[in-house]
Amino acid sequence: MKIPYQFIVACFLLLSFSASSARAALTYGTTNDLWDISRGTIVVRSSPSASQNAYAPEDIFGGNLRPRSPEPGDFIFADGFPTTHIGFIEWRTLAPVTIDHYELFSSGDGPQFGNQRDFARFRLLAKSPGATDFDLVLADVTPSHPFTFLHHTPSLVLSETIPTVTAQEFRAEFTPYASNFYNGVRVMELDAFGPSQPWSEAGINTLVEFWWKSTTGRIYQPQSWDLKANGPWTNIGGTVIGNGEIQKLYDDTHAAPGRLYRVVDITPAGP
Ligand SMILES: [Ca+2]
Ligand SMILES: [Ca+2]
Repeated sequence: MKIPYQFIVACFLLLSFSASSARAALTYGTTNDLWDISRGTIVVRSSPSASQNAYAPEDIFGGNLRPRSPEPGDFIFADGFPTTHIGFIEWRTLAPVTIDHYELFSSGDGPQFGNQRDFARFRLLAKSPGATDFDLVLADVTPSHPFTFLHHTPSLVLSETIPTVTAQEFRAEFTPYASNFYNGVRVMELDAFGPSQPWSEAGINTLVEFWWKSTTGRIYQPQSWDLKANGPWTNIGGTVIGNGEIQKLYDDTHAAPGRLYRVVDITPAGP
């Protein structure tokens, strides 16, 4: 592409939402769901956590138990177990709850770390009324790796409608995906919702606002470049005709967590 005039306006933005900073900045899931500790749920027992049991399993259910949890709001299962190992959490609600949907927020460390902290398999179980064992299998999922997030920013991995069930005791099982040492599964939140209860298909995401001072009569084409895709610059929307004022454009960030921006002057050369 030949561009008669090209200037790269000073609106280069490198959006680098590393996994750790994004986690620290956000609250995952909701506290309005039926499993949240704010509604009286208690964790009955769980597998050990990473870092000498430094993580609190209550953080899976809306807690934010700093300073106990090294990563606020997260739980990480103990490291170094074989991939056949099942890490589990068992919890009990204040009273029986009727659920038909769950959402699981989880994040591994990405392909550069062998997708460590991903889970290979997730099972969700419940006790039917009067049962002594977890006799109901509500979900049994083996996701792809790295996870394909339904919502990238909050690390929403699973959002599934299940047959309606009423129960008071539940169990979640996670098997590690990676075979290296740091393979303990990271879980941010596990939420449950009942029939007609809205689940979190809404939320808050950050936007990029980028701007430049335009010159009257000049024609501009805003473009972006994804770090991860490493392909060509691509146009964002159509051209913008300058009017001497500040021009602004907005782009979301959760679809592409690393992006550069530029504005190219594509005004045709004069006669
Ligand atoms: Ca919750
Ligand atoms: Ca949490």
